[in-house]
Amino acid sequence: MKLAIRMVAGGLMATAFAFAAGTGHAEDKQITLGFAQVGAESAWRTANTVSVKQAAKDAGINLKFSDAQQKQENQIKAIRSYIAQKVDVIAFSPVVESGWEPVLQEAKRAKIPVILTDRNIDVKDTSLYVTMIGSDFLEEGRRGGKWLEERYKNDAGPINIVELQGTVGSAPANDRHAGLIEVIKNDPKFKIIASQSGDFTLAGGKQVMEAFAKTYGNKINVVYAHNDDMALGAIQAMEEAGMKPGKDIAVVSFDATKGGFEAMIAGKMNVDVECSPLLGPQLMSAVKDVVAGKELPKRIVTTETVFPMSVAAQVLPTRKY
Ligand code: GZL
Repeated sequence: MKLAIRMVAGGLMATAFAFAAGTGHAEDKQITLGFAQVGAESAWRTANTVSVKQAAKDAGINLKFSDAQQKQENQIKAIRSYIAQKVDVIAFSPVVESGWEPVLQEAKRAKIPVILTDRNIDVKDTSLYVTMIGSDFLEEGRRGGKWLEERYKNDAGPINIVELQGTVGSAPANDRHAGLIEVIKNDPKFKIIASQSGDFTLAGGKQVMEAFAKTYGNKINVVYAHNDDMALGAIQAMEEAGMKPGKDIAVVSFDATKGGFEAMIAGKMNVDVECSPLLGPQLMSAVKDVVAGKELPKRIVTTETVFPMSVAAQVLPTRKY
């Protein structure tokens, strides 16, 4: 009998210490994370999902996962269901920047911490989320613009750019555009003659580029695509229109996926600005820190680089997505 009492007392003590840490989560209880993913629109997204699922397994975290098919209402529904299930932490990649306050206030009232990954949100009250883990899309856009500046430094112009934008209202689309403008706005030889969303998909990129090729033909000097999937679709459209992507028309893209490297090796894409989807490990470490009651920086930026066509063949074997 005495042993049983001691064991119960020991257990209570351990729980008490855990609660003392202010996390309300007993140290030995498995953490449950609810993750609301954007969708499966691109190779980048697929790699991101693989990274999150594998990292949860490696971390011993119980993962509840949902795919919103790129619809905000589906992400909001998923977050509400995680609140109802009383998960320990909620994480998501916001498909667009606005419209999140109501559901995040519900999570706050339920005392469930929220972590943003990949894309940011535009909210006044930043206490609605603990931290945002992901790329600096504005810097990515600047990198694309700087590559164009260097490529055309001895060219008087005009340099006509057609832009394939990502999902309307999404942080990567807004900022990859804004970063480009920051760089080229003071150089009048660069002109964005057309800009339209291909929604980050291959089919969308192809469809938009078919229309641009018909309207502008050989007036186009540059295709600036917000991700590899749209760039690959645009390359197909250009070739079907008898154009030579990577030669007559420079192709600037983002993500640095395997498909992008293969296009650069084939001489059809000129530069790929890296945007890493491998956020799973950082996310799981942040989840554990939040549950343990540790302080986290409001912003955790992933380190990235730029891959010009000239290095693609030697770098591809080292790539993980
Ligand atoms: C960027 C990510 C974007 C990728 C696209 O972090 O949100 O969404 O650039 C993906 O490939 O669809």
